[in-house]
Amino acid sequence: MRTLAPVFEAIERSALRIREAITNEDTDYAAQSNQSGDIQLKLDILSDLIIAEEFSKVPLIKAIASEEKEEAEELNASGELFIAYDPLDGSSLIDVNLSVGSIFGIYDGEWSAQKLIAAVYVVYGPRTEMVTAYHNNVRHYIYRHGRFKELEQIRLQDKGKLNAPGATQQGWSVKHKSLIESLFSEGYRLRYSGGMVPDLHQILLKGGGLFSYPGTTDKPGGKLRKLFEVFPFAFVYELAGGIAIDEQGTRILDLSCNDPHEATSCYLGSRYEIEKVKRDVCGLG
Ligand code: AFP
Repeated sequence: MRTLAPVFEAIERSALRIREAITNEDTDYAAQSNQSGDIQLKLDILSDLIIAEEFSKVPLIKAIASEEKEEAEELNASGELFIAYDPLDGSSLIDVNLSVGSIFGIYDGEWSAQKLIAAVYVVYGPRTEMVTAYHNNVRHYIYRHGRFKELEQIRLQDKGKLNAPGATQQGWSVKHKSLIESLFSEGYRLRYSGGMVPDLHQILLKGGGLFSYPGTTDKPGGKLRKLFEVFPFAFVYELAGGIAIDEQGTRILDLSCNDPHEATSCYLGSRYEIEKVKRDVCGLG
């Protein structure tokens, strides 16, 4: 029976090295951009190197694909796992001391949502926390006294209280704007930092709600990348009892992915909120 323990251990080692870098390294921009056109921080590049180095020690890993690199890279010809990751998501928030994260999708043999077998994310905030979704469990860890200590399992309620609406409102569709305003009129609280990892983590830990990043007038296909960001979080949310769809109402994990850097609109949340998205935005049911 194959175990992913060596992969999770490599992620833990990476997390501690990245946490150190966030604390001690400067937040200057490098003189380059990534495939998605984001100007890279030196920390983006350093975090990417750290993860690639730690993954290169795991024979089970055949290939890796990073949001910070144009192409996937083969590590071990005899490996089985394909790991896609965003090494330092939300890095532009570091210079204002807000929480950021690393996101990992662990795919079995090919870059496809249907082959996703595990997802992991790390939150670098007041505390360093890790969440793993694997074998029908969403496990939550906190780094304390030199180790990642397991806390309670994470479970979404059917209805929450938090609303995390992404993207520039000026670019929202009329239907999306109406949905967001309707949730606020029901008493939902605005919880949006601009960091996907802490924003989605907060909804998971606070029982539920809705995270949305729709297609907009300037980015009709959405901003968040399927392979590195949306597929892994959709996997976590579904395992925690939630739902993840795009603005057509298609299940995120049923989507195809033709290019490693392809983006999608996305709605991730509790059942009540997603059913509301399906009615108000997708025109379903
Ligand atoms: P950066 O990595 O450029 O900071 O972008 C973070 C992010 O990719 C994701 O973490 C957020 O959910 C999203 O962008 C925020 O985008 P908006 O600022 O357009 O809402």
